[in-house]
Amino acid sequence: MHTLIPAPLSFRSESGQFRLSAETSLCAPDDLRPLAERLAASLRAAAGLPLPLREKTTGAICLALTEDDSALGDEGYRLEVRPETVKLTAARPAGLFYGIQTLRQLLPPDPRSVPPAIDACTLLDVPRFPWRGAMLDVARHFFPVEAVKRLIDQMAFYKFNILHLHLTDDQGWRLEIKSWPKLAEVGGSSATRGDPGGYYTQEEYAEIVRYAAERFITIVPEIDMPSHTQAAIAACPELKGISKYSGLYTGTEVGFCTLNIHEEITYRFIEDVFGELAALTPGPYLHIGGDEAHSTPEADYQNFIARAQQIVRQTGKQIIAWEEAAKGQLLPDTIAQYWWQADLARRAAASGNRLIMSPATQVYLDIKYNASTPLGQDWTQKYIEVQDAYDWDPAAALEGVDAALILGVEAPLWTETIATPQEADFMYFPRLCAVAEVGWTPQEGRAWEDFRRRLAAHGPRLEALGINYYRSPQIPW
Ligand code: TNX
Repeated sequence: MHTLIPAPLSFRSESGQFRLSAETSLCAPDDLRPLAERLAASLRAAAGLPLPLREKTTGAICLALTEDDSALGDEGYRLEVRPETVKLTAARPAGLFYGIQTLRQLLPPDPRSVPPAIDACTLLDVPRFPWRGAMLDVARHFFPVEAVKRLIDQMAFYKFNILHLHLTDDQGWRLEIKSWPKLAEVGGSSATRGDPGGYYTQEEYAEIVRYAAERFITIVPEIDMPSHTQAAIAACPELKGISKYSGLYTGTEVGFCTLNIHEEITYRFIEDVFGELAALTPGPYLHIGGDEAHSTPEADYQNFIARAQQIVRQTGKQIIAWEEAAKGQLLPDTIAQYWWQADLARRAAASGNRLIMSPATQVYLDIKYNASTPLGQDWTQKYIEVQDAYDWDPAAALEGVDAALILGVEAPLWTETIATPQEADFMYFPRLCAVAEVGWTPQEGRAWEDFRRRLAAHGPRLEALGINYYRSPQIPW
């Protein structure tokens, strides 16, 4: 029985083992060289062996792209582990990348303690959903580039393909905008509890995007509007934003401020900010927020969302917004992100808009595991143990919504109470492993009892990756 997470679409044990040694090589056609080099590097680290890239095919792990295997889609792969060779094939590079993650998980957690070997097997593996995401709120607390890269590595190991960065909020503005320099200089200086602020220069943001892309992860940047904008309002008084507070904000209330819907400068601001953001972001999506606009009158909110979509759509990117945006008219290709108000998410679906599923009762990873979790929040009035994050179906969670509109799943980590990568680890893991399987594995291929067993086997892997995970009593570690 394998211990892969996420569980593959299909897996068959075969007889024998492929033993790795100092003689084992990797083989790949020339046109795959740069990718093969990177995959080789991650396998070398996992196997503790030199694994040189060579032409020969026996005693080797061979990578190949095939043109005529339509079952594989953009992200699927086939893996055949036999005593003499390992064959990994995919239709697209992303599939090879995921196959390599599987190989890493088939190797022992610490290859230095045993001669590394992989039990022979045959896999066909294709993800259920195209959207397998995590979100990090870098606005309530700032996380430097190195911390984001570390999260990207953790996500890649579990076959995630989307990292949504919540870049702005009341407590901080985290991206340099050259046409509005005070946003980052002033708005970036604060954080929740008066903790240190910070922001990404455009070069640093581009570096995150590049690092993620090498791991087949798309960065989805969010600039939250019209509320959650205190940092911008405080940094740029010319915006004439409306707020209960003046100056930078370090508390944790929500919905107390709004951009000024009736000032033209607001729309120049949006054009400038999203223009620069689009130019920095090769991925197809920009997130405009839209949540908890409690200080924006309803009619104003609807007008704002309509106009903001028009402006952002000009960049050529596809728009994502939290479910509240469905109070107004969504553009046909706007994607709604469901988190709390099912009626609004249903409204979006009823008008044919696609949905990302982030139900706060299942995958808000800032919610406590139980009453004694030292970090996190409990406003949902329901704790989220590992089983809660695992035992649900994104396609069935909103009754009456056509499953074809469900793009996939995304697990947010809001960081009002979370300030360091170690604290983030503790809230993400092991629940992020559960979310990985919710997003990748077909519903009929998932079962909690089997997942518990496999997750227990990941304890040493999480430790080897230096992840500070929660030792849930639900898991037989
Ligand atoms: C709700 S989710 C929020 C965030 C908070 C989070 C805390 C959403 C779109 N808004 O502003 O950080 O709850 O759990």
